[in-house]
Amino acid sequence: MAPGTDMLAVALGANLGDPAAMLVAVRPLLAELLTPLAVSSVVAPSSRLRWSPLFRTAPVGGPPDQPDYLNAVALLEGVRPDPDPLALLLELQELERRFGRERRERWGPRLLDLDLLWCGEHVCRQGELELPHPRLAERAFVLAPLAAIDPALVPPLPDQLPRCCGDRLADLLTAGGEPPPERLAPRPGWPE
Ligand code: A4P
Ligand code: MG
Repeated sequence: MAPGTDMLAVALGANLGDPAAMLVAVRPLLAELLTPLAVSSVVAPSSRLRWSPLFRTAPVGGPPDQPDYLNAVALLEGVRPDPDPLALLLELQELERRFGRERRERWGPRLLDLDLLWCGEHVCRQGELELPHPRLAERAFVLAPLAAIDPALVPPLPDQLPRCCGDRLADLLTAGGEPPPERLAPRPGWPE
């Protein structure tokens, strides 16, 4: 199993406006933000960034009757040993703002949500930044995109037994908490 300790992962979500257009528009800007965080080596930093397919997912929590989400994950391999996760979170929030995100209610509908899932082996339990993301292993809308990149990927969750995304996702779906995320076909601006 591939351990995620030299990786970072960002979850993308949107369920207002035109979520597909939103995620396609933010993708190159997110790539610009993330690729400098990879070590330079013979491998070009841009080839260290992997994108999941888009998934259509049923809303989890929040107000009733909110629209379905589109979700995806960006995974950067070969992360520098010294990334500053708080600085990255602030840049992600700045991107959300540039794309019109307003914070109203927890788990409420949103134009764009960018969550830092993990950042190398950083562990942080402050309100403004929790790493690894505390709900990452409970959510099919996060695990399905991760497993589509690599089902053998093991998210670095220090307080849990190491388990790969594919197994975690299978367990969640068997337990029946969330309907299975629907994998969407590639489209212009979102190749696989
Ligand atoms: N924050 C702390 N740690 C992090 C982190 N690792 N990454 C703080 C990003 N933000 C982090 O976030 C609230 C606060 O969390 C921020 O001030 C930040 O400093 P928010 O984006 O304003 O609110 P939120 O996303 O509603 O809250 P939260 O707790 O991050 O929500 P979740 O758990 O991420 O769930 N259903 C589907 N199908 N698809 C989704 O994408 N997303 C959510 C949000 C609920 N249901 C969903 C989806
Ligand atoms: Mg968020």
